[in-house]
Amino acid sequence: MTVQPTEKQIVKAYELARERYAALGVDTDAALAQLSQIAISLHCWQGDDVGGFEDPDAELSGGIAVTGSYPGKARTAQELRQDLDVVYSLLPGDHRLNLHAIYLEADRKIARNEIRPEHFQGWVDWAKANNHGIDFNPTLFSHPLADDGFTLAHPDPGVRQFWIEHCIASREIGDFFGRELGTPCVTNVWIPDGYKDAPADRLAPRQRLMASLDQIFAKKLAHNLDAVEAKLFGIGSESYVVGSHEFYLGYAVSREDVLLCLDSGHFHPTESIADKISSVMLYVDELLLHISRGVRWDSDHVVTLNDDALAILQEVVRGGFLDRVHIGLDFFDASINRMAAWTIGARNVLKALLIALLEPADKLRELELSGDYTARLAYQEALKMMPFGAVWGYHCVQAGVPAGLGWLDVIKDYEANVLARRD
Ligand code: RNT
Ligand code: ZN
Repeated sequence: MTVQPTEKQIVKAYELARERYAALGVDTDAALAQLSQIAISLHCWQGDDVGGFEDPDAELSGGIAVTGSYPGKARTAQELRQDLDVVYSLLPGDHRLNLHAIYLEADRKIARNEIRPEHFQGWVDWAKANNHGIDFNPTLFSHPLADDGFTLAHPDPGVRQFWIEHCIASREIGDFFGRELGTPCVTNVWIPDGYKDAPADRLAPRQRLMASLDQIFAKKLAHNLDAVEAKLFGIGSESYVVGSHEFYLGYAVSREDVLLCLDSGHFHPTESIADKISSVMLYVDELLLHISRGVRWDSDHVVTLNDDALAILQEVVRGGFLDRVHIGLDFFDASINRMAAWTIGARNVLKALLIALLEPADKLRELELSGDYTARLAYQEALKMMPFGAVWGYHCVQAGVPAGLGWLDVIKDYEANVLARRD
């Protein structure tokens, strides 16, 4: 068992912290009230290494990879939901679930272009009972018709058509989630299309992708929001990716009602999406974030509370974008307990949001505008020593979830009693 602070200690620490922040002009109670309203979307695929339930022998493809063989991964939708229930119980607030199409439930194998809302009824019932919104993704990988590395930009019109139908079916399922749950579903299209080596023609695949997307998004749906996700490279598409940042930025800006998705692992390793947010928000109505942590490449490590994560959430808060930005997670680590991976990553995103909400934003702007960059830097560094941990602890206690490492005891317990029996 881990050593826990008592509730009395947490409340006392919070009272002191509240005074310290008040002296800076920051209202901690208001920050916590705001934080309580933010739902982040947990990605279902951390729970089973992006396997899904379409086919028990499916192999992950599309230039993404999961490493590790930690025991106890979820083998059925029921197991995945049971694991998720535990994870949600360790997070302050009500949060969403981000599903992929391969997480359908059916008693026979359903072709990707024939998936229907009924195959996701189990998820909807569960989401209703537990107050989760759902987001969705068509799955354009781990499939024979994606094996040559092309889907919506495929030169063969028949293959393209298959994937267009899959995406249209997925949007209808997104609309079903949105309608049933009373909160719009963000359906995000990511495709792996690209070339390992230098292409002879960079233009034609992009023209094909553009035409496919226009067909997919032709019908307006009241409860579904569409998003498109760019990337720089994947395994096997090192030299050229059809859906690059410029491609999708242009697409989202030029089409009505298409959200842009920025994944923090999808750029050059030293390039941060934090700096992109204030630019793209001038041109697109809404943004989807896939918060991930790349280590040397798009490795999809668990999000830690590092400068990158902080900078991203600071930009969302500073810009006043909380109601136009959908915050999702996207990492998959099979080398540690998968539920701990979710919990650590999700709690870190919430902590980063809290730190951002506790900023004396007006003060920092005032220093900047007056040209006092010395004081700006001094303040920024001083803020790193502020007692935000005490505010977080109080927030957790208020929400009835473990403040410190108590969540780890819950997961270790579950591992011993449930996960250990799975293999
Ligand atoms: C892949 C993209 C994409 C996937 C999920 C599983 O590089 O980040 O979002 O991680 O669709
Ligand atoms: Zn992503």
